[in-house]
Amino acid sequence: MGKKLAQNSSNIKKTKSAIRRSKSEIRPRNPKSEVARSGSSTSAIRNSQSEIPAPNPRIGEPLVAIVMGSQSDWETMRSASETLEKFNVAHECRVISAHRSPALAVEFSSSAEAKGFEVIIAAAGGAAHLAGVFAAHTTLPVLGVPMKSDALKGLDSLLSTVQMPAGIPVASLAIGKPGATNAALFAVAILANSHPGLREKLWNFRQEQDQKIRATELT
Ligand code: AIR
Repeated sequence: MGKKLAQNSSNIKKTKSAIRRSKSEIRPRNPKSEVARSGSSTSAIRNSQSEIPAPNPRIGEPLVAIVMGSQSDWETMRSASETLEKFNVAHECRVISAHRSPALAVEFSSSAEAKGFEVIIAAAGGAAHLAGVFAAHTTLPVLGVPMKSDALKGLDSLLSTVQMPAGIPVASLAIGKPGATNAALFAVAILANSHPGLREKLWNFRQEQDQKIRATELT
């Protein structure tokens, strides 16, 4: 009995190391890592006239995809992009609508992992199904950002994003800009598990924030 248990646990260990090996074979770590990917090469390349966030040229490898239901969401979601830029995390910004371009939503979400993305940030307003549709087609973590809507101030977006049925999770952030910024910080926290340089940056960011509060004087 004891021998069998010992054998089982050694088999489990072997399997685990095989999984780790196969992962690193499939996804060799890019030596340029988190910095690899970003800075000016990242994020939204803006169409100078219409400010539509266009897809990045693939310089480096974007780790985060920021998708949003409409160009009208960009003003808010810019905060997510700018936050990732502060951490030098390469990312790609796209307009994809679960309703107006459903095939593109399926196509992009289904191929996201194979393209090297590690986190998806999905923002939409009103009947905000984008994050849920993405989560249904990938096992990557999907962070949903509910956009403020005219009719219901974003409550509709929040409920559409957060009320996922058991089995397909979406991590839902706050409505609007705070949610956009926090989605990026959450993405950095997730990436920090496998990109140690980011953990330090995140820690420094928290300390700076703390120092600012401590130094605040009311006049
Ligand atoms: N939307 C677009 N396709 C599906 C949804 N839910 C959302 C956008 C935007 C809102 O509809 O994410 O927040 C209004 O879009 P528009 O283009 O009319 O400004």
